[in-house]
Amino acid sequence: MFDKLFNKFSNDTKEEIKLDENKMPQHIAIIMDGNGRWAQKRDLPRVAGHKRGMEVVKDITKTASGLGVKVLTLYAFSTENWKRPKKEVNFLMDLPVKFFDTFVPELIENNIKVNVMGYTEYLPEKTQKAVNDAIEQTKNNTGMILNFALNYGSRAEIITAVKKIALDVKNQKLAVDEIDEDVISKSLMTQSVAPYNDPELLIRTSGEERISNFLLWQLAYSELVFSDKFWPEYKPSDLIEDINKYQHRDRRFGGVKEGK
Ligand code: V07
Repeated sequence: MFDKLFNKFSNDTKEEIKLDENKMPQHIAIIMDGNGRWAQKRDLPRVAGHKRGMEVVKDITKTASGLGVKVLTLYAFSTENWKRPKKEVNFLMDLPVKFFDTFVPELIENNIKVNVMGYTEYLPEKTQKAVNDAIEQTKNNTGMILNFALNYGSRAEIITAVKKIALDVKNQKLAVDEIDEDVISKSLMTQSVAPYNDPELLIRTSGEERISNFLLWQLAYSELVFSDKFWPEYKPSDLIEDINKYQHRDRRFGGVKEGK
């Protein structure tokens, strides 16, 4: 199964990478950076990069699903992205519509379920409708969860969680002493992909080495892999390469390995 999959995508690799099936990250998160720069380098408008980036989302989604990943979280639009030119924001708000018009049948074929986390109530009506339709049409799928972070920001997420916990204390549903990692984890937006709340692997494309307000709590012990590729040129073989890097990291969670 793995070999077949690999061969399917290996036409763009130089050397063959063997992934360890027993060390697959169950939850991968990706910051899909470099769309605008990819386009500008080619004298194209920035939105051409976003459009191409959406096609890459489709490819990488199918690859991750084929590899047995349980949750793929993609940072599509941050709470800061509203500062971009109005034309660009409008174009971005149309992408979920275009995405679902062309991709829902393939999501169903591949048993992939769509989830969205973020402050979606502030998105244009048509965007909300596209998102809700896709969630509805894939709700019975039992395979990988394709989790879009849309109008998401991690500090905002933490503020919302703190307010909710404070209210529970005020209403005597929760004692202050009961507040622990589990209570906080369950109050964050990633509770919608439980039990895979925390990604084991974060990938950021385009050479930037920052977290940029993405999953601040959830990334506490994640492996971070930074790829120099711009998102529109990110290939299934790049994902395999980055998972391979993850598989060669020594994960200790603050402890040490026994016998060392
Ligand atoms: C967006 C394409 C990928 C590169 C990064 C920015 C541009 C897919 C979606 C999407 C989001 C929610 C959803 C279905 C599809 C998307 C935005 C931007 C705002 F339910 N790609 N993509 N949304 N880009």
